[in-house]
Order: sequence, then structure tokens, then C-alpha cells
Amino acid sequence: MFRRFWLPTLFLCLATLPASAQPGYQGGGSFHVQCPTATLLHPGGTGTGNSTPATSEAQYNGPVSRSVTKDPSGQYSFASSTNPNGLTFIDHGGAIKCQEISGGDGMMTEVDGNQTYMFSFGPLSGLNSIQNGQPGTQFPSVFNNPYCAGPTYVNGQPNPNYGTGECNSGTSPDGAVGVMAAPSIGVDAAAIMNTGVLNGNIPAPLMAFDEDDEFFLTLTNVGMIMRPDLFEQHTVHFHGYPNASSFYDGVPDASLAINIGGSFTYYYVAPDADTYFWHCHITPPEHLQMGMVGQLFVRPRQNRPQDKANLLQSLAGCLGNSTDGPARGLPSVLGHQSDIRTACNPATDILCSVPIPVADTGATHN
Ligand SMILES: [Cu+2]
Repeated sequence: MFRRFWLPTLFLCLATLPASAQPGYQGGGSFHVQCPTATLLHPGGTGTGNSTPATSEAQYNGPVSRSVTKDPSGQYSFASSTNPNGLTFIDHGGAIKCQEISGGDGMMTEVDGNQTYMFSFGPLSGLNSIQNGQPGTQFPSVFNNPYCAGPTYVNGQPNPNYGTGECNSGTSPDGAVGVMAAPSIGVDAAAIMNTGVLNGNIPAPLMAFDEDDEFFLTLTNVGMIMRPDLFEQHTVHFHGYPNASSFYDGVPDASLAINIGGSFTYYYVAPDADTYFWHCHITPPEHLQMGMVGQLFVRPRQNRPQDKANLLQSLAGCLGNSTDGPARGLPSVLGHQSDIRTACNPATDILCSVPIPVADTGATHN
């Protein structure tokens, strides 16, 4: 009943769109690429920890207690008559970061020049950064542009979109492969396959984002062109990482795995700055050792102090209340030590790896 009603309604709506609003191209098959520009944690705008989370970092001024009554699209409400403030949480700033990778195969050149076949992840975003030894992780403002570096893809395959509306500027070499320019919708599956097949990187594409970020990582399984006898799934597992949910942990028997021809966007928050490694978790002794392993950096919050700010103040702040700071000669602003996730007390926590200064030396940032 629902479908009989809904489909004709959809066609009717499309038919009545003005020509300029109709999609220029619709594609993607079973692939997708996902990178939101606003989220519950990072909606942007005044009164939040980062007013422009889709384009830049914000200096850390201590936690902000904030309530939201609707999601960024305004579609869903969290408020009710008994809970008029909706969701309340602590906002530490941070930003939104995105990255896109392929799971497939590739060739590794050994020191003696020998070519060795590998299972591997390959970069599908930030290609220019990857080529320059940088992470392929990008802000949405960079990621959400069609990859467009020139008439050919990195592997030498011609880019059929070059010179068209999808790729006519040559100015988004760090954009995501498969993303299409408006008004097109969907993704360009041919671009993903042309770039991702036999384009593995050893080690896997470098990832780096910041403490307090949200990270959206799209994995597309492009298959193994050198091994048509195989039908390998792939996943992404951040090793030793404080995942919010095992659903995104990439352990296939506890979660899900991505089939050939499929895309999946993993979601992470970043509570613990550290150096990690990540790998495919499909029969790890095989896929990991065949090459599906890479590095991950979560940069610490201490990289984002206010310019000219007192370093001790911005890192330590108050120990959880507004009277502690003044008692120690510090302002009453809350800081690093007020958050149980980042408080660093070496006397009681052997894992505390970012100790704050023991005394105020008057040092300032910049
Ligand atoms: Cu794998």
C-alpha cells in the first residue's frame, strides 16, 4: 500500500522540478561517500566550541556546557514537555574530519625492485596530501569536492570527467574520489573503480585528526582484480582505540564486514590523543600481514590553546569546580583537568601521558 502510493508521488515531484533543479547525473550503484558538514556535536555557529567545524579548527577555551533541542537538519527533536532543554553535553570544540579509502589489492615495490602482490587499502581522498607524505584526512570543505587534479587519475587512467562540470577547475586535488558536483546526486562509481582498483598503499593511507573531532571514514571494497577467485570482505579496525560502539570496531564476528561492491562509513569520536595503528580485521593473520595495516594519529587538545594564552591555564584550568582555579592563583575557567576523559593525574594514573606543567612559569602560546 505504501509503495503504491509513494512511487507515483516521487515521480510527480521530479516531473514538476524546474530544469535547473534536476540532477545533472545520478549514479553510484552500491557505492556511497559520506561526509556531513554539521552534526549534533559539531553544529557550528555561535555558542559552540567551534563555529566552523567543517572548515577549520578552533582554539580551545575550555569546555562549554551546551544543550540542543534539534539535530542540525531540524528534522528531529530531542525536547519534550518534561525535558524542554533536550540533550545537554560538554562541548570541547574540535571539528569534523573525513577520509575515503578503498579495500582491494596492489603491488609493492621491494628494495631490490621486485614487485610483490599485496592485499591493501588505497587512498580515495586527500590524494595530493598522500602523495606529499601527509595524511589523507580532510575537513568537509575540502573533502566534499570531486577529486580533480588533472586529466588523469593518479594511476594514469584518464579521468573522463576532466573538463566537464564535474571536474573543470583542477583545483580540488584533495577532494574525494566519487563525490560529484551539484546538481549531480549519488557518487561516480567509475571514478572510484578507476582509482581504487590495484591502487593499494603499503602502509595503508595515513590518517590524522584531532582530539575532540568526529571522524567519518568511508571504506569501499573495490574487489581484487588480480585474484578473481577471491571474494574477500574488508573492515577497518582502529587497534586499541576507545570506540564509542563495537558496531564501528571492524571485528567482523562482533559487527559487520564490507562486501565487494559495497561502501560503509565508519564513525569515530576522538576522546584520547595518541598514536595508534589500524588494520583490516578479516582473518587478521592473513589480511593484516598481506598489507592491510596503516598508522593513525590523534593530535592532542594541547595543540589548540588560545594565542597568547597562559599555557597552564588553558591546559589545567580548574580541577572540576570554579573555586579551585582562584585558590591556586588561576582564573575560574574550566580546562583540561575538569574533564574526566582528559584529566591527567600522574600520581594515580599510570596511563597519564600528557602531564600538565607542575607550576605556572608564565609561559604562553606563541
Ligand atoms: Cu581485508
